[in-house]
Amino acid sequence: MPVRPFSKRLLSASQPPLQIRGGSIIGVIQNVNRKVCELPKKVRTCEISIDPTAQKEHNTARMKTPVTVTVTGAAGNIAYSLLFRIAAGNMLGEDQPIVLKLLEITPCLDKLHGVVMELDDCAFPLVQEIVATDDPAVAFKDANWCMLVGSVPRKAGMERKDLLSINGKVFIGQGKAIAENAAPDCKVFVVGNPCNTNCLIALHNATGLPKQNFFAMTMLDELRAKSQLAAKAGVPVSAVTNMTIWGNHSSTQYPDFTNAKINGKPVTEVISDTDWLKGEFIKTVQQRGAAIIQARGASSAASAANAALMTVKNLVTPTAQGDWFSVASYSDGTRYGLPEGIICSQPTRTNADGSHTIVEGLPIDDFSRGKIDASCKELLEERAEVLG
Ligand code: NAX
Repeated sequence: MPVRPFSKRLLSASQPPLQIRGGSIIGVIQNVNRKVCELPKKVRTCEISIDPTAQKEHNTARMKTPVTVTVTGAAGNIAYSLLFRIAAGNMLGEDQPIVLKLLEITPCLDKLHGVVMELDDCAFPLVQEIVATDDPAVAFKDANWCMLVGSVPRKAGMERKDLLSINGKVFIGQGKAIAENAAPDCKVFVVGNPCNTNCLIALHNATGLPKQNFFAMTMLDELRAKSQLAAKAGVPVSAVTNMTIWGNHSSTQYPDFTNAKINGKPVTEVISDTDWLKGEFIKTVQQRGAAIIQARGASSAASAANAALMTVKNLVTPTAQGDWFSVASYSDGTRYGLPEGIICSQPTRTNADGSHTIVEGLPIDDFSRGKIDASCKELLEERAEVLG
């Protein structure tokens, strides 16, 4: 049955999935609301009926207002894993319609077009519209979630401050475009490195948006830490909870084993090898990105996409009783001795009303204090380089 390419302008949540029966052809065309179908000439009669199950699912999706998710660096490696899972409903829920807006630099638009073709070919029921563009004003228009994945990678011979300066300009422009075009209550989530400081730059330029709506990714580090602890203790990774990454997403980050738990018990009660916890464990987590590049010949992409997805999922879902997750957010200088005005990874909970709270009152011993301070010092240095 020939199906001609559909126009995204025709996408509508008002039409339920249909079953088409006619002549010698009986078939179910899934997601017919997303396609314009031409029936073969030999079909003389065409009975259109509504599949009750599909109708029910469709009605649930239809009740929700579509959420606009903007992803930058959309033709890059992380996005190639991320976009398909967002579109499948793995991030915001399987009943949440989505408008996808994809931003790339002009030379990568052809590649992005290929990604959009593949998204089309998945015929994701939740995807209401896909916009691919090199114009930040178009990409961030009405965005509810701004996922800033794209950034210029560090090249051989490039100093850290050169990288900060190049990406600084990108995040100045994107911060301004978000403030001017996105939804006033949009959330901004930065993955592109150096993600904490890129996030700070975006925040400073997104005039009018609340500081608490800005986040940078340290979930990949949290998941790496949980995985290492689980392997050492010989337990499933789901047994590891309360894992905090403190500070910067860099080799100074501190995976806090002192407050983490395994099957509800302090990690230090389950893993007695303190030397390993203070040494190899921390180093493995801090250096994991480099180890993956060495082994794979390319930076982590699928696991980074998974962590990005998990972060947003954690930020929109009430956190399990007694647990928390790691994300870098604006420090107001009132907790744990963290300096004011940096984007610092901290233990975070999402409340039932969707707001976020930094977990208070965790004990910080001298060992942890030194590690946290070292990472914050690096964040202050980065801030000085970009904001003066
Ligand atoms: P790729 O180089 O594969 O893709 C980046 C994409 O961003 C490219 O397609 C590029 O054209 C695009 N881009 C560059 N400037 C842009 C701009 N101004 N507007 C829109 N798009 C732009 O990198 P990928 O592997 O996808 O990684 C993306 C970023 O994630 C990198 O900065 C990387 O360092 C960072 N990571 C952050 C992690 C974290 O935990 N926070 C972990 C994974 C990853 O290393």
